[in-house]
Amino acid sequence: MSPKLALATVILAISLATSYSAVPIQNGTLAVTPLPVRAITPFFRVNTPFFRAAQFSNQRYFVFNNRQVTFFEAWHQCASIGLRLASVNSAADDAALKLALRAADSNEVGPWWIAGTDLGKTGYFMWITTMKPVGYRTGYSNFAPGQPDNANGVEHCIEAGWRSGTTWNDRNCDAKRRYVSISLTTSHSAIPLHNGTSPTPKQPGLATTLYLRAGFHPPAQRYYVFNSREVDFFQAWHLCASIGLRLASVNTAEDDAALKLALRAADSNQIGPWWIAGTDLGKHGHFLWITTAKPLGYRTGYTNFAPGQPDNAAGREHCVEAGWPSGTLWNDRSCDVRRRYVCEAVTSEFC
Ligand SMILES: [Ca+2]
Ligand SMILES: [Ca+2]
Repeated sequence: MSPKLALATVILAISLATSYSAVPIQNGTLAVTPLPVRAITPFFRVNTPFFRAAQFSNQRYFVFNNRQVTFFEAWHQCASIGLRLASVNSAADDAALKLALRAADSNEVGPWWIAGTDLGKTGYFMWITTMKPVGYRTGYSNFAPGQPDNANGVEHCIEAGWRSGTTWNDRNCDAKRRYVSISLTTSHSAIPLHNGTSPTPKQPGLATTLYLRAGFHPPAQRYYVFNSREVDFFQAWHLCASIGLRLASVNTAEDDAALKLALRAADSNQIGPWWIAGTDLGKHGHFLWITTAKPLGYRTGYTNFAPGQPDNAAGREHCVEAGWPSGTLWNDRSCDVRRRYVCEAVTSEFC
């Protein structure tokens, strides 16, 4: 790559990241400070951009060799600097990843966290960043022979570079690893609503309530309330994604009002709390929506925690339920607790 091209590449990376974070809200103002974007900073020991192949041509791999963190810490750290934990969707992706790793300090070897996890449904791996199955559209996966093996029943996150090369292994999410991130794109997470019609949830026997989401122009999200099953947080996350929806976020008072209506319209005999998408896994006290990796209150400052919450009771409450102790108030709760849950449909990653 020539110096000019390299410079243009860096500028493009910065402009992409900047344009992502500076999306105007509906009244045309920038009301909330965007996340800091530091695509090129000294504390990245190695920061080697490579264009990915084919349809996601504006994504690159960034190798973080100087930190060893848990899977969720990696997820959180990527989000905090305007990147996202990496996915690998094709042999071309893998080739680009190999180049990026080779360009990194050769004395520091993996494994590195990438974004795959089967939290929510063991054996069914999804990218935590896109809520798409591993191999989505391509069928590509790169597990080492004999993997994933869910050794001791505790391996639910994917590391690349296990034993050698870039082959994948499922590993305990709490293991400390280096990690690989990619730059954000707008093409990944949005779920089309097909010209304004609502997607039809395919799972039978679930109560669903459809509401236009207020506060976004055009109205971009709706709430679906699933009252008939009680599941843990990651099961809820997985179940919403499996029907083309995502675990709900609540970003404004208008959202909360719509959520209240949706809950009221659901079976009134079945009460909450319900899982919504907030979690502080990765950095305690710093809650993100797991579906967008944006902070609670992003662009709006809105939160709805009950008085005294979040309290991280017993040091193990890292997921957000709505409807505790009453209404739609939020509480942090152990992610393993079984709750009903609320999904939403989205048309835009920015919502
Ligand atoms: Ca394994
Ligand atoms: Ca709590």
